[in-house]
Amino acid sequence: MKIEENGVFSSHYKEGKDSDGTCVETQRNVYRDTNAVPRNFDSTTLHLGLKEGQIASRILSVGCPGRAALIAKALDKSSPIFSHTSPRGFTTYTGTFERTRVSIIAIGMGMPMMDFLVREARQLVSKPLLITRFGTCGALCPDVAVGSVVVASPGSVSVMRNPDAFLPLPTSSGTSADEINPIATGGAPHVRPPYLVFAPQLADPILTQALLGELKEQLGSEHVRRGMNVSACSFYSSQGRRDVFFDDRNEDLLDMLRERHPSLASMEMESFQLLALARASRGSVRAAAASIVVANRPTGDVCDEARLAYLERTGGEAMVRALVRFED
Ligand code: R1P
Repeated sequence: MKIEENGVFSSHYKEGKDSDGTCVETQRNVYRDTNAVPRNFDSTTLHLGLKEGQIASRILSVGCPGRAALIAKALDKSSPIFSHTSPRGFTTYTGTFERTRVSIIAIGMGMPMMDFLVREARQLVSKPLLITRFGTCGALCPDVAVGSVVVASPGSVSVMRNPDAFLPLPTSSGTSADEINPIATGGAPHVRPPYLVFAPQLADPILTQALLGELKEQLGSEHVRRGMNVSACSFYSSQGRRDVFFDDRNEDLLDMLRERHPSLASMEMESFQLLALARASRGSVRAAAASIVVANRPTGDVCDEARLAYLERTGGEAMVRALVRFED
């Protein structure tokens, strides 16, 4: 087993393997306590790949690494910029903006990735955290223009595919879904909607106001609006996209969501998780979110590349400015 000179394994997956390819010993060390947040041998967290000092208490999260790199160009040139991509695909830039420390982190896609970010950041920073998200989204009503930005005010609901609804209905003789999973179905097979909608998680109202102010200042108030967001558990079925290869039962999904939440403006995949974790953080995380509208689902309009790049750069800088100027 390869050990670096200072006794630290350079990588728990690759160099940490024995000649026969096993990594039993390294895994045992990473998971010293299987019920806690795991750390690598160099004290970095298992997924973000960061240790204390490499991440700021003010964090802007985005989806793709290209957006993070574009926004990171706005960081002060006079201070060092730390950058790192973890083996799990989290890309971090930590530097200063207007002389205040800030991190811009690309997390990839979906709610579990947001969970990794918030929980590992919380482990690494002793101060209260401010975390915002600047993503892309689809608009759910015709009057939300592509190339505009929706700030998730008041917050976000969530829609999740319900796998139990796709199990066979109970029969008088055969195995039923309720026999398989009586807790999940609550013993009521007829009440198994294919999609579950979760109640709104509210954004921090003051941080949200700060985002609105900076985005309107930089982009023009006619290009920035408020609206309820919905985070879906997938890009396809739970966002109402049709796919002949799968039984999805989602033909009425977007209409159902709009009926339940008439102020719904945007649909993406991460904001709900951020807001829900902030709410669960016992006051130690404040969060808010905004998204660039890249497509309008009812009209079929799509944002052009140049406008998207402009919004990522200029809107992203406005998001960073709101973070560093925020007085917590
Ligand atoms: C889907 O294409 C991805 O784009 C949106 C969705 O939330 C999902 O992550 O956001 P990002 O552009 O920030 O990744």
